Amino acid sequence: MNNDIGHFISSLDLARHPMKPSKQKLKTDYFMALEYFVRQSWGNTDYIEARLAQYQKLLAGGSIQAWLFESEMSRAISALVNNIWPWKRKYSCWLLCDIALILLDEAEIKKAYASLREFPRPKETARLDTLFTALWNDGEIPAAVSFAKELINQFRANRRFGIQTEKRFIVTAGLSAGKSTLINALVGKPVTKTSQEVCTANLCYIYNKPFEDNAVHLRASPFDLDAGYDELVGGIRTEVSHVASFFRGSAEPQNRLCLIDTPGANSAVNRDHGELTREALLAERYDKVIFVLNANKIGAGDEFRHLRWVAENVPKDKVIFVLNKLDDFNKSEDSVTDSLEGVRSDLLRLGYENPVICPLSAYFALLVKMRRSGDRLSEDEQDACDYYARKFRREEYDLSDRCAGSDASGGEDEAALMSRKCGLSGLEKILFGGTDDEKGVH
Ligand SMILES: Nc1nc2c(ncn2[C@@H]2O[C@H](COP(=O)(O)OP(=O)(O)OP(=O)(O)O)[C@@H](O)[C@H]2O)c(=O)[nH]1
Ligand SMILES: [Mg+2]
Repeated sequence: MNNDIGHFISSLDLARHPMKPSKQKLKTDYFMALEYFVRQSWGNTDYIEARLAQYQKLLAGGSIQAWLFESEMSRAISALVNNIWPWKRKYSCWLLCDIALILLDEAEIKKAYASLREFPRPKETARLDTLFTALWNDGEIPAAVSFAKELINQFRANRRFGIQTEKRFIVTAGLSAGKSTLINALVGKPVTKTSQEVCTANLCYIYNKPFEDNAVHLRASPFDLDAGYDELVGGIRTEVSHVASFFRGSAEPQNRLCLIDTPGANSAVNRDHGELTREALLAERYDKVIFVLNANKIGAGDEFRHLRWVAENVPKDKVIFVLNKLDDFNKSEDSVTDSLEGVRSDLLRLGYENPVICPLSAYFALLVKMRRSGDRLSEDEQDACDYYARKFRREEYDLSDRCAGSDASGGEDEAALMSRKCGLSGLEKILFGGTDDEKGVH
Protein backbone atom coordinates (compact mmCIF):
# COMPACT_ATOMS: atom_id res chain seq x y z
CA MET A 1 0.00 0.00 0.00
CA ASN A 2 1.09 3.54 -0.68
CA ASN A 3 2.54 4.71 2.61
CA ASP A 4 1.13 8.21 2.51
CA ILE A 5 -2.40 6.92 2.05
CA GLY A 6 -1.81 4.25 4.70
CA HIS A 7 -0.95 6.98 7.21
CA PHE A 8 -3.78 9.19 6.08
CA ILE A 9 -6.50 6.57 6.58
CA SER A 10 -5.28 5.37 9.98
CA SER A 11 -7.32 5.70 13.17
CA LEU A 12 -5.87 6.58 16.55
CA ASP A 13 -7.89 6.95 19.72
CA LEU A 14 -5.90 8.51 22.55
CA ALA A 15 -8.88 9.22 24.81
CA ARG A 16 -8.08 6.30 27.14
CA HIS A 17 -4.32 6.22 26.70
CA PRO A 18 -2.74 4.43 29.69
CA MET A 19 -0.22 7.26 30.30
CA LYS A 20 -3.00 9.80 30.71
CA PRO A 21 -3.31 9.55 34.52
CA SER A 22 0.50 9.69 35.09
CA LYS A 23 2.35 12.58 36.68
CA GLN A 24 3.31 15.43 34.36
CA LYS A 25 7.08 14.87 34.60
CA LEU A 26 6.67 11.26 33.59
CA LYS A 27 4.38 12.14 30.71
CA THR A 28 6.85 14.70 29.45
CA ASP A 29 9.69 12.17 29.55
CA TYR A 30 7.47 9.66 27.78
CA PHE A 31 6.64 12.12 25.04
CA MET A 32 10.29 13.04 24.53
CA ALA A 33 11.21 9.38 24.23
CA LEU A 34 8.41 8.79 21.75
CA GLU A 35 9.48 11.78 19.71
CA TYR A 36 13.08 10.58 19.74
CA PHE A 37 12.25 7.19 18.26
CA VAL A 38 9.64 8.40 15.81
CA ARG A 39 11.82 11.15 14.41
CA GLN A 40 14.39 8.57 13.33
CA SER A 41 11.92 7.44 10.67
CA TRP A 42 12.07 8.54 7.05
CA GLY A 43 8.32 8.72 6.77
CA ASN A 44 6.06 11.55 5.64
CA THR A 45 7.11 14.46 7.78
CA ASP A 46 3.83 16.37 7.61
CA TYR A 47 2.00 13.34 8.91
CA ILE A 48 4.57 12.55 11.62
CA GLU A 49 4.50 16.14 12.83
CA ALA A 50 0.71 16.10 13.01
CA ARG A 51 0.63 12.81 14.93
CA LEU A 52 3.36 13.97 17.32
CA ALA A 53 1.35 17.12 17.95
CA GLN A 54 -1.58 14.94 19.07
CA TYR A 55 0.64 13.07 21.52
CA GLN A 56 2.21 16.30 22.67
CA LYS A 57 -1.23 17.68 23.46
CA LEU A 58 -2.11 14.56 25.42
CA LEU A 59 1.17 14.12 27.27
CA ALA A 60 2.84 17.47 27.51
CA GLY A 61 -0.21 19.69 27.45
CA GLY A 62 0.91 21.00 24.08
CA SER A 63 3.90 22.84 25.53
CA ILE A 64 7.06 22.80 23.46
CA GLN A 65 9.96 20.96 25.05
CA ALA A 66 13.59 21.94 24.67
CA TRP A 67 15.38 19.46 22.46
CA LEU A 68 17.91 17.48 24.49
CA PHE A 69 21.41 16.47 23.45
CA GLU A 70 21.71 12.84 22.39
CA SER A 71 23.53 11.85 25.62
CA GLU A 72 20.89 13.50 27.82
CA MET A 73 18.15 11.90 25.76
CA SER A 74 19.71 8.44 26.24
CA ARG A 75 19.84 9.00 29.97
CA ALA A 76 16.22 10.15 30.03
CA ILE A 77 15.03 7.15 28.02
CA SER A 78 17.03 4.74 30.17
CA ALA A 79 15.49 6.24 33.28
CA LEU A 80 12.02 5.80 31.79
CA VAL A 81 12.31 2.24 30.53
CA ASN A 82 14.77 0.85 33.10
CA ASN A 83 12.76 1.70 36.10
CA ILE A 84 13.37 -0.65 39.01
CA TRP A 85 9.72 -0.66 40.02
CA PRO A 86 8.00 -3.62 38.34
CA TRP A 87 4.75 -1.75 37.66
CA LYS A 88 6.70 0.88 35.77
CA ARG A 89 8.10 -1.60 33.31
CA LYS A 90 5.07 -1.13 31.19
CA TYR A 91 6.39 2.09 29.73
CA SER A 92 8.67 0.47 27.17
CA CYS A 93 5.78 -1.67 25.93
CA TRP A 94 3.38 1.26 25.61
CA LEU A 95 6.15 3.18 23.91
CA LEU A 96 6.56 0.44 21.33
CA CYS A 97 2.79 0.43 20.71
CA ASP A 98 2.73 4.19 20.23
CA ILE A 99 5.73 4.08 17.90
CA ALA A 100 3.94 1.40 15.86
CA LEU A 101 0.66 3.33 15.85
CA ILE A 102 2.38 6.41 14.47
CA LEU A 103 4.73 4.80 11.95
CA LEU A 104 2.44 1.92 10.80
CA ASP A 105 5.00 0.84 8.21
CA GLU A 106 6.63 -2.49 9.09
CA ALA A 107 10.19 -1.59 8.06
CA GLU A 108 10.05 1.72 9.92
CA ILE A 109 8.65 0.09 13.05
CA LYS A 110 11.37 -2.58 12.96
CA LYS A 111 14.02 0.12 12.76
CA ALA A 112 12.59 2.06 15.69
CA TYR A 113 12.11 -1.16 17.64
CA ALA A 114 15.77 -2.12 17.18
CA SER A 115 16.72 1.25 18.55
CA LEU A 116 14.30 1.04 21.52
CA ARG A 117 15.48 -2.49 22.32
CA GLU A 118 18.93 -1.15 23.19
CA PHE A 119 17.59 0.47 26.37
CA PRO A 120 15.79 -1.99 28.69
CA ARG A 121 17.51 -4.63 30.79
CA PRO A 122 17.81 -8.07 29.11
CA LYS A 123 14.93 -9.53 31.15
CA GLU A 124 12.63 -6.80 29.93
CA THR A 125 13.54 -7.14 26.27
CA ALA A 126 11.88 -10.59 26.30
CA ARG A 127 8.58 -8.91 27.17
CA LEU A 128 9.14 -6.32 24.47
CA ASP A 129 9.78 -9.12 21.95
CA THR A 130 6.50 -10.78 22.96
CA LEU A 131 4.68 -7.53 22.37
CA PHE A 132 6.39 -6.94 19.03
CA THR A 133 5.25 -10.40 17.86
CA ALA A 134 1.72 -9.74 19.12
CA LEU A 135 1.48 -6.67 16.93
CA TRP A 136 1.90 -8.71 13.77
CA ASN A 137 -0.58 -11.50 14.40
CA ASP A 138 -4.23 -11.58 15.36
CA GLY A 139 -4.18 -14.32 17.98
CA GLU A 140 -4.99 -13.88 21.64
CA ILE A 141 -2.86 -11.21 23.29
CA PRO A 142 -0.31 -12.92 25.63
CA ALA A 143 -0.90 -12.33 29.35
CA ALA A 144 2.59 -10.84 29.75
CA VAL A 145 1.57 -7.82 27.66
CA SER A 146 -2.18 -7.73 28.30
CA PHE A 147 -1.82 -4.29 29.94
CA ALA A 148 -1.15 -2.95 26.42
CA LYS A 149 -4.21 -4.69 24.96
CA GLU A 150 -6.07 -1.61 23.83
CA LEU A 151 -3.11 -0.09 22.01
CA ILE A 152 -2.23 -3.46 20.44
CA ASN A 153 -5.81 -3.83 19.21
CA GLN A 154 -5.76 -0.36 17.67
CA PHE A 155 -2.56 -1.21 15.81
CA ARG A 156 -3.95 -4.54 14.65
CA ALA A 157 -7.13 -2.90 13.35
CA ASN A 158 -5.06 -0.43 11.33
CA ARG A 159 -2.79 -3.17 10.03
CA ARG A 160 -5.67 -5.40 8.91
CA PHE A 161 -7.45 -2.46 7.32
CA GLY A 162 -4.35 -1.22 5.51
CA ILE A 163 -3.78 -4.44 3.61
CA GLN A 164 -7.33 -4.66 2.24
CA THR A 165 -8.05 -3.79 -1.36
CA GLU A 166 -9.83 -0.46 -1.55
CA LYS A 167 -13.25 -0.26 -3.20
CA ARG A 168 -13.61 2.98 -5.13
CA PHE A 169 -16.78 4.79 -6.15
CA ILE A 170 -17.00 7.91 -8.21
CA VAL A 171 -20.15 9.97 -7.63
CA THR A 172 -21.47 12.01 -10.51
CA ALA A 173 -24.63 13.88 -11.53
CA GLY A 174 -25.87 16.95 -13.23
CA LEU A 175 -26.02 19.99 -11.04
CA SER A 176 -27.06 19.95 -7.37
CA ALA A 177 -28.67 16.51 -7.49
CA GLY A 178 -27.26 15.76 -4.05
CA LYS A 179 -23.89 14.11 -4.74
CA SER A 180 -22.19 15.67 -1.75
CA THR A 181 -25.22 15.06 0.48
CA LEU A 182 -25.19 11.40 -0.55
CA ILE A 183 -21.50 11.16 0.34
CA ASN A 184 -22.15 12.76 3.72
CA ALA A 185 -24.97 10.29 4.30
CA LEU A 186 -22.71 7.34 3.50
CA VAL A 187 -20.04 8.72 5.86
CA GLY A 188 -22.67 9.68 8.44
CA LYS A 189 -21.37 13.19 9.08
CA PRO A 190 -20.91 16.36 7.07
CA VAL A 191 -17.47 16.06 5.51
CA THR A 192 -18.11 17.88 2.27
CA LYS A 193 -19.94 21.08 1.50
CA THR A 194 -23.52 20.96 0.23
CA SER A 195 -25.57 23.86 -1.00
CA GLN A 196 -28.24 25.01 -3.42
CA GLU A 197 -25.46 26.95 -5.12
CA VAL A 198 -22.72 25.33 -7.18
CA CYS A 199 -20.36 24.26 -4.44
CA THR A 200 -18.14 21.34 -5.35
CA ALA A 201 -15.44 22.90 -7.48
CA ASN A 202 -12.90 20.11 -7.71
CA LEU A 203 -12.48 16.43 -6.98
CA CYS A 204 -12.60 15.37 -3.36
CA TYR A 205 -11.50 11.88 -2.28
CA ILE A 206 -13.21 10.63 0.86
CA TYR A 207 -11.65 7.57 2.51
CA ASN A 208 -12.94 5.30 5.23
CA LYS A 209 -10.89 4.66 8.40
CA PRO A 210 -10.77 1.39 10.39
CA PHE A 211 -12.57 2.59 13.55
CA GLU A 212 -14.15 5.69 15.00
CA ASP A 213 -11.67 7.98 16.70
CA ASN A 214 -13.76 11.12 16.21
CA ALA A 215 -11.14 12.73 14.03
CA VAL A 216 -11.58 13.70 10.39
CA HIS A 217 -8.35 14.03 8.41
CA LEU A 218 -7.98 16.65 5.72
CA ARG A 219 -5.11 16.59 3.31
CA ALA A 220 -5.11 19.93 1.68
CA SER A 221 -2.74 22.57 2.87
CA PRO A 222 -2.12 22.47 5.75
CA PHE A 223 -2.21 18.77 6.57
CA ASP A 224 -4.75 18.29 9.37
CA LEU A 225 -5.48 15.21 11.47
CA ASP A 226 -8.39 16.81 13.29
CA ALA A 227 -10.27 18.96 10.80
CA GLY A 228 -13.22 20.84 12.21
CA TYR A 229 -16.62 21.40 10.63
CA ASP A 230 -15.70 24.82 9.21
CA GLU A 231 -12.57 23.59 7.49
CA LEU A 232 -14.48 20.70 5.95
CA VAL A 233 -17.64 22.40 4.79
CA GLY A 234 -16.94 26.08 5.27
CA GLY A 235 -15.66 27.27 1.94
CA ILE A 236 -15.40 26.17 -1.66
CA ARG A 237 -12.25 24.13 -2.13
CA THR A 238 -10.87 24.80 -5.56
CA GLU A 239 -8.00 22.31 -5.28
CA VAL A 240 -8.21 18.54 -5.19
CA SER A 241 -8.67 17.51 -1.56
CA HIS A 242 -8.55 14.31 0.45
CA VAL A 243 -10.63 13.57 3.52
CA ALA A 244 -10.50 10.51 5.76
CA SER A 245 -13.15 9.62 8.32
CA PHE A 246 -14.71 6.55 9.85
CA PHE A 247 -17.88 5.72 7.90
CA ARG A 248 -20.59 5.47 10.50
CA GLY A 249 -22.94 2.55 10.54
CA SER A 250 -21.66 0.75 7.47
CA ALA A 251 -21.24 -3.01 7.42
CA GLU A 252 -18.86 -4.59 9.91
CA PRO A 253 -16.01 -5.33 9.57
CA GLN A 254 -15.02 -2.03 8.07
CA ASN A 255 -13.97 -2.15 4.44
CA ARG A 256 -11.49 0.14 2.79
CA LEU A 257 -13.58 2.52 0.72
CA CYS A 258 -12.99 5.64 -1.28
CA LEU A 259 -15.81 7.87 -2.51
CA ILE A 260 -14.86 10.45 -5.11
CA ASP A 261 -16.98 13.60 -5.09
CA THR A 262 -17.06 15.47 -8.37
CA PRO A 263 -18.32 18.88 -9.44
CA GLY A 264 -21.72 19.06 -11.16
CA ALA A 265 -21.26 18.04 -14.76
CA ASN A 266 -23.28 20.79 -16.40
CA SER A 267 -22.55 24.05 -14.73
CA ALA A 268 -23.29 26.83 -17.15
CA VAL A 269 -21.29 29.14 -14.90
CA ASN A 270 -18.21 26.94 -14.64
CA ARG A 271 -17.77 24.91 -17.80
CA ASP A 272 -14.44 23.53 -16.61
CA HIS A 273 -16.29 21.74 -13.77
CA GLY A 274 -17.92 19.43 -16.29
CA GLU A 275 -14.56 18.89 -17.98
CA LEU A 276 -12.98 17.89 -14.65
CA THR A 277 -15.75 15.39 -13.99
CA ARG A 278 -15.64 13.84 -17.46
CA GLU A 279 -11.85 13.55 -17.28
CA ALA A 280 -12.16 11.82 -13.91
CA LEU A 281 -14.75 9.39 -15.31
CA LEU A 282 -12.39 8.52 -18.15
CA ALA A 283 -9.11 8.36 -16.22
CA GLU A 284 -9.89 7.49 -12.58
CA ARG A 285 -9.62 4.02 -11.15
CA TYR A 286 -13.00 2.94 -9.74
CA ASP A 287 -15.19 -0.08 -9.13
CA LYS A 288 -18.51 1.65 -9.69
CA VAL A 289 -19.93 4.98 -10.77
CA ILE A 290 -22.83 6.25 -8.68
CA PHE A 291 -25.00 8.43 -10.90
CA VAL A 292 -27.30 10.61 -8.78
CA LEU A 293 -30.57 11.65 -10.39
CA ASN A 294 -32.65 14.47 -9.00
CA ALA A 295 -36.19 13.11 -8.59
CA ASN A 296 -37.56 16.63 -8.65
CA LYS A 297 -36.14 17.42 -12.06
CA ILE A 298 -36.25 14.13 -13.85
CA GLY A 299 -35.37 14.47 -17.49
CA ALA A 300 -34.00 18.01 -17.16
CA GLY A 301 -31.90 18.84 -20.19
CA ASP A 302 -28.55 19.23 -18.45
CA GLU A 303 -28.94 16.00 -16.49
CA PHE A 304 -29.94 14.08 -19.61
CA ARG A 305 -26.91 15.33 -21.57
CA HIS A 306 -24.60 14.06 -18.85
CA LEU A 307 -26.52 10.79 -18.64
CA ARG A 308 -26.04 10.28 -22.38
CA TRP A 309 -22.35 11.09 -22.11
CA VAL A 310 -21.94 8.53 -19.30
CA ALA A 311 -23.90 5.93 -21.30
CA GLU A 312 -21.48 6.42 -24.20
CA ASN A 313 -18.25 6.60 -22.22
CA VAL A 314 -18.54 4.44 -19.10
CA PRO A 315 -19.04 0.64 -19.19
CA LYS A 316 -22.74 0.08 -18.51
CA ASP A 317 -22.24 -2.58 -15.81
CA LYS A 318 -20.20 -0.10 -13.77
CA VAL A 319 -23.06 2.33 -13.19
CA ILE A 320 -25.46 2.34 -10.24
CA PHE A 321 -28.26 4.91 -10.26
CA VAL A 322 -29.57 6.71 -7.22
CA LEU A 323 -32.89 8.50 -7.51
CA ASN A 324 -32.52 11.16 -4.83
CA LYS A 325 -34.68 13.71 -3.01
CA LEU A 326 -37.70 11.43 -2.80
CA ASP A 327 -38.58 13.05 0.53
CA ASP A 328 -39.76 16.05 -1.48
CA PHE A 329 -42.49 14.04 -3.15
CA ASN A 330 -46.06 14.92 -2.51
CA LYS A 331 -48.57 12.11 -2.55
CA SER A 332 -51.21 14.01 -4.50
CA GLU A 333 -48.86 15.02 -7.32
CA ASP A 334 -46.03 12.51 -7.48
CA SER A 335 -45.66 8.79 -7.35
CA VAL A 336 -42.43 7.02 -6.42
CA THR A 337 -43.45 4.01 -8.50
CA ASP A 338 -44.13 6.11 -11.61
CA SER A 339 -40.84 8.00 -11.21
CA LEU A 340 -38.87 4.79 -10.92
CA GLU A 341 -40.62 3.40 -13.97
CA GLY A 342 -39.94 6.60 -15.92
CA VAL A 343 -36.25 6.53 -15.06
CA ARG A 344 -36.05 2.86 -15.90
CA SER A 345 -37.49 3.31 -19.36
CA ASP A 346 -35.15 6.26 -20.06
CA LEU A 347 -32.21 4.09 -19.03
CA LEU A 348 -33.41 1.19 -21.18
CA ARG A 349 -33.49 3.57 -24.13
CA LEU A 350 -29.91 4.57 -23.36
CA GLY A 351 -28.86 0.94 -23.59
CA TYR A 352 -28.85 -0.14 -19.93
CA GLU A 353 -30.36 -3.60 -20.02
CA ASN A 354 -30.90 -4.10 -16.33
CA PRO A 355 -30.23 -0.82 -14.57
CA VAL A 356 -29.77 -0.81 -10.77
CA ILE A 357 -31.81 2.12 -9.45
CA CYS A 358 -31.82 2.92 -5.73
CA PRO A 359 -34.46 5.39 -4.53
CA LEU A 360 -33.25 7.57 -1.69
CA SER A 361 -33.55 10.61 0.49
CA ALA A 362 -29.89 11.45 1.07
CA TYR A 363 -30.71 14.38 3.31
CA PHE A 364 -32.90 12.36 5.69
CA ALA A 365 -30.38 9.50 5.59
CA LEU A 366 -27.67 11.85 6.87
CA LEU A 367 -29.90 13.16 9.65
CA VAL A 368 -30.80 9.62 10.71
CA LYS A 369 -27.15 8.64 11.02
CA MET A 370 -26.22 11.81 12.86
CA ARG A 371 -29.04 11.40 15.34
CA ARG A 372 -28.17 7.75 15.86
CA SER A 373 -24.58 8.74 16.72
CA GLY A 374 -25.77 11.28 19.27
CA ASP A 375 -24.75 14.36 17.25
CA ARG A 376 -26.51 17.58 18.14
CA LEU A 377 -28.97 18.49 15.42
CA SER A 378 -30.07 22.07 14.92
CA GLU A 379 -33.71 22.87 15.59
CA ASP A 380 -34.44 22.88 11.85
CA GLU A 381 -32.70 19.55 11.41
CA GLN A 382 -34.64 18.02 14.29
CA ASP A 383 -37.92 19.25 12.82
CA ALA A 384 -36.98 17.91 9.39
CA CYS A 385 -35.96 14.59 10.92
CA ASP A 386 -39.27 14.20 12.79
CA TYR A 387 -41.28 15.23 9.73
CA TYR A 388 -39.49 12.79 7.43
CA ALA A 389 -39.70 10.02 10.01
CA ARG A 390 -43.51 10.38 9.94
CA LYS A 391 -43.55 10.59 6.17
CA PHE A 392 -41.38 7.56 5.49
CA ARG A 393 -43.44 5.44 7.85
CA ARG A 394 -46.32 5.76 5.40
CA GLU A 395 -46.53 2.99 2.87
CA GLU A 396 -46.54 5.17 -0.24
CA TYR A 397 -43.17 6.76 0.70
CA ASP A 398 -41.49 3.71 2.16
CA LEU A 399 -38.46 3.06 -0.04
CA SER A 400 -37.28 -0.08 1.72
CA ASP A 401 -38.91 -2.72 -0.44
CA ARG A 402 -38.02 -0.98 -3.68
CA CYS A 403 -34.38 -1.93 -3.51
CA ALA A 404 -33.27 -5.55 -3.29
CA GLY A 405 -30.47 -4.85 -0.81
CA SER A 406 -32.71 -3.67 1.97
CA ASP A 407 -34.14 -6.68 3.75
CA ALA A 408 -35.19 -6.14 7.34
CA SER A 409 -33.00 -7.73 9.94
CA GLY A 410 -34.25 -8.85 13.35
CA GLY A 411 -34.18 -6.54 16.38
CA GLU A 412 -34.24 -3.35 14.36
CA ASP A 413 -34.20 -0.08 16.33
CA GLU A 414 -35.90 3.13 15.17
CA ALA A 415 -32.77 4.45 13.45
CA ALA A 416 -32.17 1.18 11.61
CA LEU A 417 -35.81 1.14 10.52
CA MET A 418 -35.61 4.71 9.22
CA SER A 419 -32.30 4.05 7.54
CA ARG A 420 -34.02 1.25 5.63
CA LYS A 421 -37.17 3.21 4.83
CA CYS A 422 -35.27 6.17 3.38
CA GLY A 423 -33.34 3.84 1.10
CA LEU A 424 -29.90 4.16 2.67
CA SER A 425 -29.32 0.69 4.07
CA GLY A 426 -30.40 -0.88 0.78
CA LEU A 427 -27.97 1.31 -1.13
CA GLU A 428 -25.15 0.56 1.33
CA LYS A 429 -25.67 -3.16 0.90
CA ILE A 430 -25.54 -2.81 -2.86
CA LEU A 431 -22.43 -0.62 -2.78
CA PHE A 432 -20.45 -2.10 0.08
CA GLY A 433 -22.12 -5.46 0.60
CA GLY A 434 -19.30 -7.17 -1.19
CA THR A 435 -20.91 -9.37 -3.81
CA ASP A 436 -20.66 -8.69 -7.50
CA ASP A 437 -24.15 -9.90 -8.26
CA GLU A 438 -25.77 -6.83 -6.73
CA LYS A 439 -29.37 -6.44 -7.61
CA GLY A 440 -31.39 -3.33 -7.10
CA VAL A 441 -34.61 -2.36 -8.81
CA HIS A 442 -34.53 -3.82 -12.30
N1 LIG B 1 -35.03 17.58 0.13
C1 LIG B 1 -33.82 17.10 -0.15
N2 LIG B 1 -32.83 17.94 -0.46
C2 LIG B 1 -31.62 17.41 -0.74
C3 LIG B 1 -31.38 16.02 -0.74
N3 LIG B 1 -30.09 15.79 -1.08
C4 LIG B 1 -29.55 17.01 -1.29
N4 LIG B 1 -30.46 17.99 -1.09
C5 LIG B 1 -30.27 19.44 -1.21
O1 LIG B 1 -29.95 19.76 -2.54
C6 LIG B 1 -28.99 20.82 -2.58
C7 LIG B 1 -27.78 20.36 -3.38
O2 LIG B 1 -27.17 19.29 -2.70
P1 LIG B 1 -25.61 18.96 -2.87
O3 LIG B 1 -25.36 17.71 -2.11
O4 LIG B 1 -24.78 20.13 -2.58
O5 LIG B 1 -25.59 18.65 -4.43
P2 LIG B 1 -24.34 18.39 -5.37
O6 LIG B 1 -24.83 17.46 -6.42
O7 LIG B 1 -23.18 17.96 -4.60
O8 LIG B 1 -24.13 19.86 -5.95
P3 LIG B 1 -22.84 20.46 -6.74
O9 LIG B 1 -21.65 19.93 -6.08
O10 LIG B 1 -22.97 21.93 -6.58
O11 LIG B 1 -23.02 20.01 -8.15
C8 LIG B 1 -28.66 21.14 -1.12
O12 LIG B 1 -29.43 22.24 -0.72
C9 LIG B 1 -29.08 19.90 -0.38
O13 LIG B 1 -29.46 20.14 0.96
C10 LIG B 1 -32.47 15.15 -0.39
O14 LIG B 1 -32.37 13.93 -0.33
N5 LIG B 1 -33.66 15.75 -0.10
MG1 LIG C 1 -21.32 18.77 -4.47
